[in-house]
Amino acid sequence: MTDFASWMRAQGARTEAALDAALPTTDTIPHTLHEAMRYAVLGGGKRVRPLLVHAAGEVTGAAPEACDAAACAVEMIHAYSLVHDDMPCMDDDDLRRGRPTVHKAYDDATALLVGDALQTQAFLVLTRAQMLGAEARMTLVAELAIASGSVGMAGGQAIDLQNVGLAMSRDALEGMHRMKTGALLRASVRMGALCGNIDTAGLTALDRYAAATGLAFQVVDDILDVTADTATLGKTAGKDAANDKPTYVSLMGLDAARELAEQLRTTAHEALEGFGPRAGRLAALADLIVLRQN
Ligand code: GRG
Repeated sequence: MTDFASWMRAQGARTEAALDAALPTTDTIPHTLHEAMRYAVLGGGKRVRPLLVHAAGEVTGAAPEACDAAACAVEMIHAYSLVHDDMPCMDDDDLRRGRPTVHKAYDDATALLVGDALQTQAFLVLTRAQMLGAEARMTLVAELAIASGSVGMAGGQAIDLQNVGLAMSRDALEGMHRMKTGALLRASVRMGALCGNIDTAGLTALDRYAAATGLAFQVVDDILDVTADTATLGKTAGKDAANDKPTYVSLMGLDAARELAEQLRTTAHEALEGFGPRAGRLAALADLIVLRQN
């Protein structure tokens, strides 16, 4: 088995190529919309969700080729959510992935349409996943729709916007994050696993891993917003406090938030115990998510 760093590089290159191929070219009319879609998706990012898809696929014996469509689809949904989240009607941010946000590089209307079109493109990619049978494609479409819609990411964003400036209980904060960021990270794991063969008990164990890792991702995001600088993050640091947003750091303090992230990492590792070495990449990704600096 190749070491984790080499695997990350290879999967990263694989995902870039697959995304490039899955997006309309800039020659396609309307040129500016397609250029902006490519700007939003191909402009960097850690590609955590595609990595989770491929790592979960390794657990269930799915070939990387079988996971490409799911990897592209989750990243397109993620990119759309960032484009819309950065708009003036939401978080109103100028910087993303170290570059001007889409509405700054283009305009608000283009940013809105970029998000809309990336969302539909994600589902199109899944319907065309040639390596998978019709039933598997339908399952993936449903997984992604539930995770990104009103009971998942979009619903979590709505709760987030409703709570600006308000105090939230830890349960309420956790519920919001499970929807806003956790649902798509969980879907990445489930969709990767569903590209291969897995039984219900296995999927339940992966769900436990994904729930812990997804929440850890958000706790670390809250920590980095306070501890990292804008250049390292590639997005504006200190936004949560500036926007008066309830976070794990504001709720429990920095040390307790760090401790919580570590506890969640342990829970994620424990959930993988039954899979043996096949789950090595997923375990390493939980480490990466908790120990990351941006
Ligand atoms: C607009 C429907 C809609 C939803 C937006 C996920 C989200 C919901 C908004 C993003 C706001 C945000 C910064 C959330 C914190 C966690 C998060 C998703 C961070 C960005 O994800 P990374 O770190 O980004 O994976 P890269 O750029 O590396 O892909």
